[in-house]
Amino acid sequence: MFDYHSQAIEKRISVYAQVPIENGEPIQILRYEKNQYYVPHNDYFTDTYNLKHGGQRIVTMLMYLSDNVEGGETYFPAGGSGESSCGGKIVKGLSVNPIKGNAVLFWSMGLNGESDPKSVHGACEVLSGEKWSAVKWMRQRAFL
Ligand code: PD2
Ligand code: ZN
Repeated sequence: MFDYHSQAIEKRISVYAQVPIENGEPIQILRYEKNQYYVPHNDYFTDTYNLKHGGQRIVTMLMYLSDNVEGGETYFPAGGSGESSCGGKIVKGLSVNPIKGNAVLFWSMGLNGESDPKSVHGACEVLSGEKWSAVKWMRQRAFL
């Protein structure tokens, strides 16, 4: 089903992000079981190898494919001054609940073209259920 709709999804991401469709990397699917998480990181590259093909990653669209997950939030430690819940713990920053059909878009780079360390983010521990997400990265140039 995901495959059948993928053209429409890619078009929608491109329009929403205002980045040409051909700048997109292929969508990747992630699956987390109970107790799994993704340590905070930035999506932009720091190596020259990846930069040669398509340039830097400028924006990420993260789409949640599963419901009934406890924990599994996408967590932005530098996102504001409030507190939020991350895998059952209270943490500083912003977290987004993985609700099926929802998506979060964030930029890894400012309008000045410089990588933004404040885009750091991770996936909080899954406490129960199984989390599936789909991720689309958009580059500075066509990704061929
Ligand atoms: O699945 C997520 O919530 C997640 C969080 C942070 C995915 C990624 N990063 C990623 O694929 O870069
Ligand atoms: Zn990431």
